[in-house]
Amino acid sequence: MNAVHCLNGPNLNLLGSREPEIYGSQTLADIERKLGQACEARGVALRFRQSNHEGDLVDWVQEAGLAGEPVILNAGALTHTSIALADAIKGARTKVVEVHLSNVHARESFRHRSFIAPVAVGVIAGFGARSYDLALEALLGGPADSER
Ligand code: CA2
Repeated sequence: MNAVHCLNGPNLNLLGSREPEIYGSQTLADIERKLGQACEARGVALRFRQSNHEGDLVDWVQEAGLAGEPVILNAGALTHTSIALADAIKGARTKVVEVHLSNVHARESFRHRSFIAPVAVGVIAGFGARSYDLALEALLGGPADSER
């Protein structure tokens, strides 16, 4: 494996600008920086991307699948709606961990359903930006020696 892909869906580019009580105050660039350091400590590259468009996420899941590289996926609201994304994950020959900043199960009922969860290897939700670090740990094992 050469890289870990971290894919982020609609509106996650707005992180840090509004609703800090739900999503925390870190920006997506902050999350990328921290995850990049954790990847570097483990000797893997990070391919970190965000799009507001469902098709981009489908393309990127397919790309990771073709490369056999694991995916940390925060699909945003597409989590609750996208059969296209679920089909892409099902067809991809790689592991996908679903992540959320917020605890979606403690929020509105429409956020309780995930089309991604049944085709993901696991789900991490509710730990803010740390959800991403926990997903990396789930995919690659415990923190690198330099992070302890
Ligand atoms: O908790 C998460 O990570 C979510 O994936 C975030 C999505 C939401 O639709 C999911 O149910 C749970 C929303 C991301 C929108 O983020 C914003 C951040 C700041 C201001 C506005 C939107």
